[in-house]
Amino acid sequence: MLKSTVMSQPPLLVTCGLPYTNGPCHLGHLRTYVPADCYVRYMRRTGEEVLFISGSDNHGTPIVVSAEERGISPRALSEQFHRHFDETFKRIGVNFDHFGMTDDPVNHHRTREIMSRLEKNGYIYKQIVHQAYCPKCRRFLPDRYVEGTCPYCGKQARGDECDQGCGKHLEPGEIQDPFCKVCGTKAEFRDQEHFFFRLSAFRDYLLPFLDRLRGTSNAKNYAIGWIRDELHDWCITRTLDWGVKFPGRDDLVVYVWVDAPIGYIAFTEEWAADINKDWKRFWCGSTRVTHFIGGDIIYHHCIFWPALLKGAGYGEPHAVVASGMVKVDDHKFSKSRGYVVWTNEDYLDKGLSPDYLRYYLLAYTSHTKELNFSWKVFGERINNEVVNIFGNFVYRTLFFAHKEFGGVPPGTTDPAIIAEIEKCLTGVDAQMKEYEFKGAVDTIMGLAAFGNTYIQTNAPWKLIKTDRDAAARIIKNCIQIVKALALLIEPVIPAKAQECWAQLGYSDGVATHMIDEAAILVPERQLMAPIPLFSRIEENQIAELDAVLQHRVMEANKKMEKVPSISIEDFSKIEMKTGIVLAAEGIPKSSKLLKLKVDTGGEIRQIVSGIAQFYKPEELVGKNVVVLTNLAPAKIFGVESNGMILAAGDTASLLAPEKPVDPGTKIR
Ligand code: B3M
Ligand code: ZN
Repeated sequence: MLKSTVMSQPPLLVTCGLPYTNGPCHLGHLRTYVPADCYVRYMRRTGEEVLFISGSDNHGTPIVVSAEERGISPRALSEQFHRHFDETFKRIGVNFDHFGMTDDPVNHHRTREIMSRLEKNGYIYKQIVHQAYCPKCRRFLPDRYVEGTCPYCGKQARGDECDQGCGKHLEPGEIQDPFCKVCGTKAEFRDQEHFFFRLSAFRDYLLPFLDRLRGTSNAKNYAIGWIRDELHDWCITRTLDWGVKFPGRDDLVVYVWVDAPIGYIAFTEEWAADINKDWKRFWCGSTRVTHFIGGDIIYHHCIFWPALLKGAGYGEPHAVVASGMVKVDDHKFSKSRGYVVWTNEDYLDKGLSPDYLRYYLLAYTSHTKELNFSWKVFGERINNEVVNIFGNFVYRTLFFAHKEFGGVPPGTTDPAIIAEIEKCLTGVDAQMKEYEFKGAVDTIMGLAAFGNTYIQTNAPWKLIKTDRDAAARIIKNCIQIVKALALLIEPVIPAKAQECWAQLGYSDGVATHMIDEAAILVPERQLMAPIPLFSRIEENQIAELDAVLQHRVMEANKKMEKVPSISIEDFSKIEMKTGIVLAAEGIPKSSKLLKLKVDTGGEIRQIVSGIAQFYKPEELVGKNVVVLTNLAPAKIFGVESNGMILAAGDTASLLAPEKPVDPGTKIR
């Protein structure tokens, strides 16, 4: 019955936002990919045809900047991180059918094809923009090559995004007081011809589209709000070598946010070409494309991208599923501040089960809500839920069955137990299809908790002493629940579900079975003695994991306190000379200041110095000192001061030349 309703629909295509290839995989990424993978696994096991596609996002200025910093090509950098993401996703059990690269030829081709169609359909026009230009580096400064002030909120911003303030997308030329990110030079604005996408023409399409759009309500609601506000055309070309060349223009590439989502199509094509299938089924006409994305790129996926597809004559997205923010220890996720959890280094490489992190990410909170990661809560949730409830029930059941009956006893399952399982299946199904992954996991855990209560109250270990058949019936029911749990939990913790399945005596893959087989009887058979599926995460292990995080935050703090480095040219602006103190006296009403007369070679300067607490005037006379001589003159306590005496630390220990030199000798 399930299958026939499914057959009439177009196939489901699920995509995940493409990670940029300029840094490693972290918890923020996983918050999108793990739920997407869970959803795909689940939908497949209801009989749906599902294609699961993602890839790496190789273009854009941040990647050019990172590659330059490392002295390698953007392509080499991209390949390196592409491999990293591909491997990491496999390690965590996120299994894409294809994981492509936006810089590969198919995407270049598809992007140009779509650009040409948009041009033909009248959605692209030329316009002169005032682009930031660095006179020193002699290049235009697209996006993150330039920083300055946000024209909307006045905060420091990047060229294409007000990342510290209001979060608005900035068009080229909008940023104020721009300076070059590479060399710090004040940028100029120069006129340059660019291409624009007529996004504003899609308002009448987008409003009803958003009404139809499925997915999470955050995506839809934000997008509707933004469209009501206003819809700007987008400049879709950049002066950069790295990227997809705009058709007919060798000097321009398309903006990364054009070719990145087009990657979803290109990767589908690559997948299809490998196995001789038709990619158009997924993208043209009536389609069911579901995008899993981070909550920060809703605008791109709910407004810009559907308009692009529509303008070029492709089918429209079916659903956008946007994940909530990730915090670490109650702090905004931040690599530079150390509030980050790296998937490999901090987690998988420590030998922790990928399934524990999957469970935590799915069960912590609703998909659209904020996830506040901490190792302590991670440990608690795994121990209290996965180990104590799920693992415990499975182990007790299989242990007793093996010990008393050598395996699964004969007989059937009680209708009341089947009803409980069916109720769970219905609940999970509704929640999975609403992208309520936490609700679905909670429902599955509810069945495990039910099992625990059932076995506890019926106490087959007591019953068996008086009524062996009754004990067999109880344990048969428990085994049926274990089977249901293994089938249901597979999308959440696939590796552990497989172990559980094998312990039930099945030799095939749990993922090859439909979810609704949960109510089909487990036949009488012999079983091996069970092994506990899970082990507790010990407190000292949590403490060690947490220490890594705390250490990283501390190191980041230290780094932040560091003053920025300066060039030798900057240093050459400073003039320091040796001097000799000729006279010193206190300043009325000041306990801290002294007025000094210092010979700095051919001139005698008056200098006010805050060293009265550490030196008596008389002991200063005749001392050798070092003077900052080109400090702009100032009046301190009404006394003219011409320079600064250098002193070290909290006790103002005066600096002096180690070997005798004449007053006025330059410090170099
Ligand atoms: N590469 C990463 C981000 O902004 C970006 C996603 C592209 S999805 C087409 O989250
Ligand atoms: Zn510059």
